[in-house]
Amino acid sequence: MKFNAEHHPHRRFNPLTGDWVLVSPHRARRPWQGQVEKAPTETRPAYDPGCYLCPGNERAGGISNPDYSETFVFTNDFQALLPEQVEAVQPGNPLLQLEPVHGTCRVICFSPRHNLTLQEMDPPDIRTVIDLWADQTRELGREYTWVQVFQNQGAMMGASNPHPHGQIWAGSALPDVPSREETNQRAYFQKEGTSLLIAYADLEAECGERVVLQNEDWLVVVPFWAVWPFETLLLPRRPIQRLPDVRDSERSSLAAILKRLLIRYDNLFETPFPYSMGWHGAPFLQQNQDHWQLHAHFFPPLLRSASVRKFLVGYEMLAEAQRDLTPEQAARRLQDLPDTHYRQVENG
Ligand code: H2U
Ligand code: ZN
Repeated sequence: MKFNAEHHPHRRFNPLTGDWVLVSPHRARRPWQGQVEKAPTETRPAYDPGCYLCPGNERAGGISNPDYSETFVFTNDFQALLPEQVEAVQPGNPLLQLEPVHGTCRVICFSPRHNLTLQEMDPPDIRTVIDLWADQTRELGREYTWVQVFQNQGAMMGASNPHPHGQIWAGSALPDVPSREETNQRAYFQKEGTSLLIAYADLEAECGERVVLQNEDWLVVVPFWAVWPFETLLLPRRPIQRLPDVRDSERSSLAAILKRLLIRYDNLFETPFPYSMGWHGAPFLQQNQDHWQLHAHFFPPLLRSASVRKFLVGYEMLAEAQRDLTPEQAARRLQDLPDTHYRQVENG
């Protein structure tokens, strides 16, 4: 029998992380009697007196937010990393390794408006968030090796509050995922003389099959090796190492493509689409970082509707990641969606 990627189980390789993913396209038809998520339906006020992120309100730690009018950054009241540096622990048994790590965690409010999502904000206001991501990265990169800008959107992805916000964790150690991306991008650059993600963006732009959106500066694809059903990768079209290096006009075109992507996500199941997203720019290491290409990952859990999500459990925990529909099928679904938000259509 001749191999057909839309029918036959196969494995795909992620050259960024070195992981494999099992693709089982024939499984998408199986019946589902497991967990069904409730779609969030509530309408929210522009200001919520009980929200710890709204302007003027008191947070859990007792500090009050200023009456901010654009974006607002504060140090997380429950930091996972702390700035204090402690003496390195002497290595004991190699089976029991540990190392101290110091850092800081910040929360960034995207807007004073409690009831907006990023995609509902006007492009200039999204651009303000991009500027903040870049400024924070530059500032924290002076002190820390890795600056992770990310956002958990929706309760399904663990967001603790519907107010539009994201987080930044910066630390002295290079964490696992970026560490593998560092190794693999460096090795590819040394071998091929060109950046892995520049070569990949060129290849995807030419083929088009997995391209969801593109403009003059940016490309959004469902990567060939996607794990989450509608996972996407956002890539610049020219070499850019880090968010602070994104030029003025590129920041505006980034705001535009971000808005379009997130609107399409919402339109897919006509629901506020949950996801975790984050930026990977070059680590702040001494070595040359020419091999590193800035990119953003979007990991949304929904699989078949607003209420049926993909679980990464048994086989994924014990063997390797697995997906049901092919990345090409996912890309086609996202390609076919309108750029106008379903709620805007509903409201005329
Ligand atoms: P998530 O919604 O992605 O969990 O981010 C919210 C963060 O806000 C979370 O890390 C912090 C939590 O620690 N937080 C404060 O710093 N102050 C508060 O008053 C409540 C929540
Ligand atoms: Zn709020």
